[in-house]
Amino acid sequence: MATKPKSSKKAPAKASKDQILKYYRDMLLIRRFEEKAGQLYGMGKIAGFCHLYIGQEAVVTGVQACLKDGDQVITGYRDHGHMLSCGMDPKGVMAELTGRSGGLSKGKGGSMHMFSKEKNFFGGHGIVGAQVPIGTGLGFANKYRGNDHVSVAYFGDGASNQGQGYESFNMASL
Ligand SMILES: Cc1ncc(C[n+]2csc(CCOP(=O)(O)OP(=O)(O)O)c2C)c(N)n1
Repeated sequence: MATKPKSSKKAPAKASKDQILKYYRDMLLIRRFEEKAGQLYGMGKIAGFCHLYIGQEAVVTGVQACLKDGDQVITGYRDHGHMLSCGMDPKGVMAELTGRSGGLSKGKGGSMHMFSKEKNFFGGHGIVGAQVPIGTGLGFANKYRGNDHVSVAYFGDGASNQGQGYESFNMASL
């Protein structure tokens, strides 16, 4: 007689009230920041591209909550929310969007090109899918160094047919 499968129901994740409030504030910061960026873009104060992260706040906040100091993050061009979530200075991000020398890339990178060595944020990439092999390289560096860090590479469904993504998955599985 077949044995009854064990329940796959997992215990609910535990988070304190303070942690949950922090996640809410983190999400709200992204939402309000992006609303303002969208407004400034409409007013012609932001040059070039400006891809907003509105509606995806919970994705980055939830993943970030699982990371530890020293883990790396990399994403595509829809990156403002990721930078805020990594703890990069919102004023530095906004200054970059508006092309100021006080911006995180001295006003020369714009919306899609900001990085932070300190926060282990590796960009900010305008080429769809390009972040996947770089993220794989970051993961390989962790393995090579024997640390227990993880590298998180975000990509959208539009990037999922890029050959370099499949090359990366192959190499990672090897
Ligand atoms: C290699 C490459 N091809 C095409 C483009 C033009 N392009 C910019 S955004 C985009 C759609 C990407 O969709 P997805 O990865 O799902 O991200 P989303 O905008 O939905 O967050 C494309 C094709 C590009 N930037 N890079």
